[in-house]
Amino acid sequence: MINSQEKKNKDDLLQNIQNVEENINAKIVEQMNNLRSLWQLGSQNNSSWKRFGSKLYYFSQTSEPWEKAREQCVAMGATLAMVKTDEQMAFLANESTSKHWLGLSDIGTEGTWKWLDGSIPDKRLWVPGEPNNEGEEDCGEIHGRLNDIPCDLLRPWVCEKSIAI
Ligand code: 2F8
Ligand code: CA
Repeated sequence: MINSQEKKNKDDLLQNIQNVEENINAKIVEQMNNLRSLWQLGSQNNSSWKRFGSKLYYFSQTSEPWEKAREQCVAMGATLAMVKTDEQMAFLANESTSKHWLGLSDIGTEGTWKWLDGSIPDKRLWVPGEPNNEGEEDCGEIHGRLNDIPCDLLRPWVCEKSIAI
């Protein structure tokens, strides 16, 4: 016969075990995804995925409007690339021989630019004088640095996915 305090202790213990199990499962899934990404990188001689730091970047060979490009990245288990540091900007500017879509827009609220994860782009990363919304420009590209252009223009794009290594 167990009293109510003992029952509570037992329930707490079971709950803790369940939490630990869930954390371990999440880590296993994360590491399997990392392995899949690294396999993808290593097994294709002509892979368009390139590693910089803890991210892999895919440079498309075709051009699409921004929304289609965003969907293409999602279909690859990735997202349109987001640039958070000078180092990432330098890497992408060097790798992208032409202008590419990034995961940046002010579609939600005109004039409020956000990366797809909701964060605000660092002002220093824009081309001087941008964003200027010339005509109507709601989507972001990399053109050396950041520039806003109309979302329906066709551009190649850059996807990114994170790897925990
Ligand atoms: O001068 C900057 C300006 O250059 C172009 O417009 C003429 C860009 N548009 C396209 O590339 C489509 C603008 O976004 C840019 O602000
Ligand atoms: Ca512009």
